[in-house]
Amino acid sequence: MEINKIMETIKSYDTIIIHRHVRPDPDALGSQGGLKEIIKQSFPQKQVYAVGDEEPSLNFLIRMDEVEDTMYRDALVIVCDTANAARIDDERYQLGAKLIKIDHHPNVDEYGEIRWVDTDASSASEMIWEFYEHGKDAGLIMNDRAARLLYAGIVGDTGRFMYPNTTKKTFQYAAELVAYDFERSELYAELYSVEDKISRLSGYILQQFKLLPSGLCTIRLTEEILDKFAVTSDESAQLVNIIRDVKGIKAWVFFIEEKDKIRVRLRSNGPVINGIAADYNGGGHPLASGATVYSWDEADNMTADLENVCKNFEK
Ligand SMILES: [Mn+2]
Repeated sequence: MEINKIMETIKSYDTIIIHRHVRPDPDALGSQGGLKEIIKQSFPQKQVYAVGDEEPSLNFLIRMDEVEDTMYRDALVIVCDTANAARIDDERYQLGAKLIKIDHHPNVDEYGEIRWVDTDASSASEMIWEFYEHGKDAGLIMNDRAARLLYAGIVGDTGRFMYPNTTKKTFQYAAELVAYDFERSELYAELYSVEDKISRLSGYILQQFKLLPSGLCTIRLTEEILDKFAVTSDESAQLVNIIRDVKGIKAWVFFIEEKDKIRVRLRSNGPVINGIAADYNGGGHPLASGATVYSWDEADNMTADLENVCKNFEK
């Protein structure tokens, strides 16, 4: 089993460097930081690092470590929550002695010598809890900081236990996690408080979205609009779910204009949309994907393709 191999491999390395995907979300940081804490707690003599660009809005979860290139020699590199190698934050993941992938996205890019991919897991953080449970008799130790990080990751990727990726297992693990000592209400406040400019942009989105007869909903955020609200493309990502509950909506797409491209965020309440994301320079989960187009004409083509998927979708 991969999970045993990962345990054995971790034991055999003195230096372990943990990566995750670019533009990290709570699950990327939660799984990365949770795993780091567990390894540090369980094997105090090992050097364990979490690397990647800081995400200022999530600094309350974890801060990143500085690692010299030379430290990768003889190091084990573990990448969490990242489907394809191109999305790994910090290309130096290639410099390590061995590479492990731990992820819950479809295994489209089989990077790494050891791969543990569980698409039934709600989140990579859920998998890290499972890793701990599996290894606790063999010496793995959980602590409050790890529990807080893993809980944040699970909450993030399940939309507070609401999305269909939430399973009985997810609730069981969450129940175990809340037994540790961390302030849950504080964590929720940090995760979900919004700046006033974001609230104002959400007002714009709720006024402007188009619900097409197919059940596809489209939103266009031009650079002009983003400038008007003083919101960046990245920041606008936190609003992607605000139209989820519109009656009759099957899937929805945000086209977000950036300098040299249009970023596409796709979500669905049923129709499988990651195939279309793959047709447009992207990919992801069946019901949550991202893509990139390079003109509004291309955006229109993608809209037409998505409409077809929605029209053909039967409950
Ligand atoms: Mn995830």
